[in-house]
Amino acid sequence: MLIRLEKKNHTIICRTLLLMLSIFAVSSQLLYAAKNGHAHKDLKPGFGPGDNYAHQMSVNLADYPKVSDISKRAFDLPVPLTRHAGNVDINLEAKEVVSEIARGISYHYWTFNNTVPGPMLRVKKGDTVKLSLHNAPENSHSHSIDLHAVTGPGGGAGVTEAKPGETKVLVFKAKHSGLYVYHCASGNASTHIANGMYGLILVEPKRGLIKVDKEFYIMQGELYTHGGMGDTGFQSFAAEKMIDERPEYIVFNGRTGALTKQGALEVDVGDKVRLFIGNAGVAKISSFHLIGEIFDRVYSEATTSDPQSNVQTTLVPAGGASMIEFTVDYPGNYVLVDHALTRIDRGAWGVLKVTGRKDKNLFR
Ligand SMILES: [Cu+2]
Repeated sequence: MLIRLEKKNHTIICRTLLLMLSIFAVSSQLLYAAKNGHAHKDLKPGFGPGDNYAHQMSVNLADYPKVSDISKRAFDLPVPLTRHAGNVDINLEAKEVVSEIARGISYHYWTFNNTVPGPMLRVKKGDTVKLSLHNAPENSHSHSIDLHAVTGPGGGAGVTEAKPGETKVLVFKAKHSGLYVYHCASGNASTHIANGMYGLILVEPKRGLIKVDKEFYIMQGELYTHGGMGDTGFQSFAAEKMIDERPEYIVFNGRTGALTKQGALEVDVGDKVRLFIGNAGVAKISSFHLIGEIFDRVYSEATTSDPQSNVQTTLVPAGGASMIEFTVDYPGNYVLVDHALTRIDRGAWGVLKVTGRKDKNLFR
């Protein structure tokens, strides 16, 4: 009798424990969902494009500006600074827009200032930077900015966390020279980065950088779409693919083909060229390579001292950058790639167009 009772009690205790555990598991999930908002909803199987997306995100896509070309031009960047350190004001706007990954494939991009990447920022070592981040009132989410050039909590993310319609101000001292990634860090940060909220900030050393003839601004990024590569129509963000690190598109400057045709990098034979290369990730490391060219100097991981010479391919980590310098010697079209070459099919390529005289001693 006693044994049977103990057994019964044991069973009851076990069942109670199991029940408590399942309640805990469910409440943890709910807590996660409450904290992360849409990210949890995105993970639901069957989350699809079009109206369903708008429904899930509680947004009306018609409310968002249409941007005809999301890509930041590689030649659209500030000129070298000739001034001493001082006070600098920077204004950025978090803007959610609708634009195209490729012709006929539209996407709800989240941006800084309507382009991907956002504007390249250029300051001097020792500058005191006052950065105002305005979150456009029609946006669906809070946004913020974490600049890797900042020394301080969250790189500024907490201070700048702004709800739609708010403006937040971060003041920081640019203490270390280098080329740094900035990105939105509002939860879920990887979602905000994958949707396009990233860019580069250069903190020039006091003496400046070596003088060159042309500078370009390039950032690799990934797009996780619900449909497969090449599927047309509106493509919603696919959280499950991001978690599995399976981007459908890997691109330079926001979309496929951004650095080709009118977006190509144009230089003349004899030009000294500098590339500011960043990688937003969120998952892949870039093996940056320019087919048919050797990099004279690579400032690995974008330090501003001790460059390496004669480099063929340079690694650009997710959330990192590299500075590359070379002189072009021979005319023609040179293709820049992530040398994990299957990514070319996903969009990771662009063109450096060189014009000028042919040197038969160099190449024929
Ligand atoms: Cu954001």
